[in-house]
Amino acid sequence: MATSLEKWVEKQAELTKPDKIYWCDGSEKEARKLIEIGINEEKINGNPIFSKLNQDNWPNAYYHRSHPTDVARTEHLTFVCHPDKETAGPNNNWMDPNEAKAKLTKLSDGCMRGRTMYVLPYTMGHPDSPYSKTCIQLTDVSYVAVSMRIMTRMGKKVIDKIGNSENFVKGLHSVGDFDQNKRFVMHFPQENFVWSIGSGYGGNALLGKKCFSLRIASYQGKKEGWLAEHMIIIGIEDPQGKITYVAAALPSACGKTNLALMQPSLPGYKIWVLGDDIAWLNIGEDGRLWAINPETGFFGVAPGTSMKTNPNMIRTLKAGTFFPTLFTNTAVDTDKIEPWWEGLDGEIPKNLTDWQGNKWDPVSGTKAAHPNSRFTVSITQSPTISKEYNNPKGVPISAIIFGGKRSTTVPLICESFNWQHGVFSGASMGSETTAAATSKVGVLRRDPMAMLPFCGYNMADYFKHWLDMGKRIKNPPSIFFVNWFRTDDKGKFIWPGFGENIRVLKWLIDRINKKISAKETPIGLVPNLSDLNLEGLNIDKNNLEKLFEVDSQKWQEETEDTKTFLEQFGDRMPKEIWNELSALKKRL
Ligand code: GTP
Ligand code: SPV
Ligand code: MN
Repeated sequence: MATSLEKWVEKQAELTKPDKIYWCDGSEKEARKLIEIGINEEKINGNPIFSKLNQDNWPNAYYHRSHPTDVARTEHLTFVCHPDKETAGPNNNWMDPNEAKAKLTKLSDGCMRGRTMYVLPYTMGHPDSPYSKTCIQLTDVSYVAVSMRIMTRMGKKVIDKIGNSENFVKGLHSVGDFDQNKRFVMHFPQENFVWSIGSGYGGNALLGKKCFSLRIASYQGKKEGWLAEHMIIIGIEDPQGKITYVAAALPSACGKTNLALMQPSLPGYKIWVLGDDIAWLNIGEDGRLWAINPETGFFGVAPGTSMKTNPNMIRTLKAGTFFPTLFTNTAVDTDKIEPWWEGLDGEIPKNLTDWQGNKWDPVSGTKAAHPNSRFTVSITQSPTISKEYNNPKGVPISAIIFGGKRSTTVPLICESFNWQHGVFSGASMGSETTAAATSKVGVLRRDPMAMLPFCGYNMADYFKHWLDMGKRIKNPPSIFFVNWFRTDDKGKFIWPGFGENIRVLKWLIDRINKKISAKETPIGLVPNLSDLNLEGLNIDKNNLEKLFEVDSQKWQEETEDTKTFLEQFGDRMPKEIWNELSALKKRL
């Protein structure tokens, strides 16, 4: 007798009509075979899916060039299909689930013809964790299969665990013919089902990542009393050896991976990484907030990564274990067969192929690597992986950080007065858009808790859920707000960032340990300059003042923008959020 899982796979195959069905076991041998298939058999736009990079300098590394239109998340083609539009909220594109299925059924008919359907069994979270989830993704491209093996815990055991139950998260993915007009990422939260067609790009195609672990999981969390967040998880070790666990949310391409892998500039401090993109937050038996990372890898932005900015990531990328390392849409040094991107250490190589496969001309003014070119690498290769990484319970969180990319207005760091004020600050957060999504770059938009593209239900209900969580947590974590991206008159970043960000984290730890006081402003508590270690930094006095300035006029404009954003949600918006906005206006 076929199991429910086998029947489901069979049914999807009847629609998509692959030549072959291949059940992955998650082994190293299999990954090697899939890469071989990607090098020799499967193609995108006539090009091989993978090519081998210089194994001496980049052990076990492979290059992948995407379809030229398929380089980032496509938020306008992403839908959350609750039965009613209100549950999806104004923060999501919505389609009636039946209509969405009819549309995708049409587009998927025979979409895997001539290809192999890979069946990927995986868990998000450690299999022994009470918080982990069992999942199956179907895909028709080796790149996605290999990526999922890096990013999730993939293996045959998952199939045994599912047995004959229906209790697994389902993902159906096909690259189709990469036609943007036939590209959709559709979520069916009521059925724990994601259906994606037309894209091979990370957030659109690795369905365990944003689609399940944020959009669907955030909705599960709302129903079950936990949170799925766009957050890193780190342990900050002080010179005395005490480790404080912190979770931090910043929008896409705004510094999470760099913060998570940071090599601190202050002596005696260490940052241990547990996650760089997604955190699941549950209330533990002790009443505290505990965090696990459902993922097992980094799908990180390449440009800007160097021994100077992020040495621990360069070490991770070069570690070369039994997990392959993938580079997608970077440039390639054609002499050395090495990946290259803007910001990498050393001289610009003489002969570069750009991300589209053309010879790159340095005076052309174009970027050789796509601004959203990325690496995919196992977290287990990181020299700074936390010893708690595999703890099924996760780690207890002492502080939550929200942040954004703001050239003006928002200070370097600010502490919220309390949980409710912190939730309001997160809810009103704005950030300048980046190349991680296909829309215009550098436009200021509200991106509450860095979750605007990822909250799988009405954000008014999401804020309510955050407020309710605070009431259930014994001693809720302190909430902070950071901004590394404030610029001077010439448009240059004032704050040096990267490893120097430890100075800001040190202040945060001193605050939660009640070692120091802080200066009260209308928006929250900012550092007294004497409490911030700025030794050895060369920031002129004017700029330093700018970093901590709270300009009443600019913040009044900020509250207007926030008001416009919140009004979209009508009566559903919790009154606590409106109360906080009024209180802020009064203080200003
Ligand atoms: P996603 O993977 O899209 O969720 O992004 P992320 O938040 O992990 O962003 P990431 O750390 O990859 O940073 C994106 C860009 O911001 C990179 O080009 C970094 O070099 C740059 N960046 C990161 N941290 C800092 C910082 O402290 N200061 C400055 N100036 N730039 C930074
Ligand atoms: C992001 O865009 O926030 C990412 C990359 O982390 S993706 O997985 O593609 O969403
Ligand atoms: Mn992300």
